[in-house]
Amino acid sequence: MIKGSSSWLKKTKSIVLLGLETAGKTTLVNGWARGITSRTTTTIGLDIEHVEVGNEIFNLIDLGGQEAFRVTLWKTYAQMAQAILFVFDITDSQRTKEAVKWFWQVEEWVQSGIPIMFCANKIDLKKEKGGDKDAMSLEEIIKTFDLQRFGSELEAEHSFRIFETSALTGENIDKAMEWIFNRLQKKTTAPDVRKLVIGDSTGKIICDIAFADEVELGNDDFEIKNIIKMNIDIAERHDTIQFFESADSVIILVSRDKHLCVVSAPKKAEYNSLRIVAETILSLFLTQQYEFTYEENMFKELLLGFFSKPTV
Ligand SMILES: Nc1nc2c(ncn2[C@@H]2O[C@H](COP(=O)(O)OP(=O)(O)O)[C@@H](O)[C@H]2O)c(=O)[nH]1
Ligand SMILES: [Mg+2]
Repeated sequence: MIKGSSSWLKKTKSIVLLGLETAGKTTLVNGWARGITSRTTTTIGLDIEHVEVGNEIFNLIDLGGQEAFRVTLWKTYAQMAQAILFVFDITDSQRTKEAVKWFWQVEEWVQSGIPIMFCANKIDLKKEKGGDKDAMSLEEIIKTFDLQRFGSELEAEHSFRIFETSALTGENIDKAMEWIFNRLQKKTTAPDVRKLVIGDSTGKIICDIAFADEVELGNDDFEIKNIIKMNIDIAERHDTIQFFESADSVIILVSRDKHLCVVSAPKKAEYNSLRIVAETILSLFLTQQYEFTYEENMFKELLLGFFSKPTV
């Protein structure tokens, strides 16, 4: 089942909420959007929720667990994010260590320049607010998570801010969301992809899609097939990312788990966005393979919907 899941890919702006299970991500988004959300799908599986509010897409990801392909997908989301919102339950002393570990893992994945917001959530449970829980103070959180780094060596890398919130009562949620929206970069991330081919390390072509007509494609098909042929040995042994340039195109090869994804675009395409596209599509493909939900025509339809130029 992939129907409906194209909308998250299509969006140019994506806010990714990450945190351990029960940190309060779903409550936060629901409460903030106050009924204007439309929960599209969770169809790519893996407990990732997609919530659409106006023109923004919120991807809610429960961190934890270690299956390699899950982590790969989280990484992809983090790399596509225009803003990161990390939600932490200040009363969850048992899993603080785990949360710290994931927080810094996410920071490593995120592209530089992307704002990161830390929600110290569930402040309504603090004793001074009438709650009955042992909760971490702001100072303790900053110290435990080593958040001072954002004021020193990471200062140029990300705008960072910590908010003490209650997703339940709504305290500080508007302020926090205002901060993140004010920092959203207004840029388009989708490059002009011309052709995409997915193959495996036996040389078998599994998926082959052209997003442009023959004239525009030029030699892309020939070049891509060649690149695959030359790299099946490497893909068999380890994961790789490679970059090629031909007379009028740039081509990116990404291989993972004995599969290769090769994407071509016009020469002016931005390398980094093209790489992210290739990685995202390969992640999506592999996830569907593992879950036995891959179906060639639906996969093609999904990607065609995303990359094809509107017909005039
Ligand atoms: N007291 C309190 N409970 C909260 C808060 N945010 C979430 N919760 C509760 O924590 C539980 C998990 O919340 P949920 O949003 O599903 O967490 P998620 O797994 O991160 O999406 C639910 O019972 C929520 O009602 C908060 O700020 N204060
Ligand atoms: Mg949730």
